[in-house]
Amino acid sequence: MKKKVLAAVMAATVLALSLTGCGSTSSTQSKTPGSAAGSTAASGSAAGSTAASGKAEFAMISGTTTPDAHPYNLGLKKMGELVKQKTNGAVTLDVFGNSQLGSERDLLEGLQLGSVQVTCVSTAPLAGFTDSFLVFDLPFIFETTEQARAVMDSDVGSEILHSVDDQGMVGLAWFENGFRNVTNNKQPINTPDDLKGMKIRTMENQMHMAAFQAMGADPTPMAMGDVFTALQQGTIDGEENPIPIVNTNKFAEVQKYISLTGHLFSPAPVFIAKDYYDSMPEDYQKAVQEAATEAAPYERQQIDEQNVSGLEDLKSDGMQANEPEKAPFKKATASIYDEYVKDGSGMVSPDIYNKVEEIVKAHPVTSSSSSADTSSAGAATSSAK
Ligand code: EAX
Repeated sequence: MKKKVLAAVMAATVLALSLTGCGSTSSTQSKTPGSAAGSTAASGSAAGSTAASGKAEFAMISGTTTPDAHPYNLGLKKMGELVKQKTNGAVTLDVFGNSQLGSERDLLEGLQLGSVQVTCVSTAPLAGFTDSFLVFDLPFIFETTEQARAVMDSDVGSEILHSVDDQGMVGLAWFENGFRNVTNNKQPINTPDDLKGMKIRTMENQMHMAAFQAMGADPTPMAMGDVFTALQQGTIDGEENPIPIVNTNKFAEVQKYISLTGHLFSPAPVFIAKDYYDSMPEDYQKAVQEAATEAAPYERQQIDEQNVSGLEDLKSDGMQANEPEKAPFKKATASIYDEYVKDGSGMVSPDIYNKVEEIVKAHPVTSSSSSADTSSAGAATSSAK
């Protein structure tokens, strides 16, 4: 079904592209990748409004792997409202969640192929495209959301976000997914030992797999759209994700334990396809950029709120939550730093790593930053105790 939608979108795009190939290249002409794909995809269920797409000069579609209620989609919807306002309806953005347009890898490739105009993804699957985001795949690099946000909003954060132009993607803003936690069906995870032999789904990222291996688990990479069924059928014992993902995907129906390990923090870049963006007049480009920038704090606020309310929901849906000491997990995964922070392909650039560490050190964990930090894994448990 998902594959069919994607195939239809791509077929429409190819057709539209071949038609414009013989037509004019006027900049006022509706950009066919967006409008063609938009009208095809509009038969699916968009989380955003499709009302203006018919008239829009640039009717963009965005895809994510998350349920409609997840902050990615709420943030993209907000971005769509803002860009529509700023351009009097000339630029619109429809939002297709739930992996309707494919996995995160499909969506990134979709930007390159022109079948999707906008996406918001975790940084982990970008490992297949560039090394610049790998610093975020180091376990326990951040202890607080404040540190992670300081890095995303810094010069090095912006350098990373804008490092994929040559891959056909323009970074617009840093949304976020948040601190990741382990869920499973066997037992609460209090120490790395408790993960021994457990089949844990990870994202398709070598460093994440290496970290879970180092903790004794059996990491199983898989696209997000397949996880619920795999948990339900018991082909995996668990998975790891931020609370808002676990809750909006209703994993409580198929998982008994959530352990607030906070082992990784997932930032979530918003990208627009470069060819498409380049084809827009400058004032529309500016409106798109501003809309994304303005939607980011809103998206992050949704993450903060859902980190707290989501845990309450999971518990009332029968999940058991615990918050383990982080030190043994840090120790178990320390080897990842030795293995991956070095020059070379597939490695974390020492230069980027040092810049990130400097920012982290400038934002030390204080009693107020940890207790007031409503979006860190830690605060989410303490508020739920
Ligand atoms: O980016 O695949 C994942 O586990 C991600 O956290 C999710 O798709 C959102």
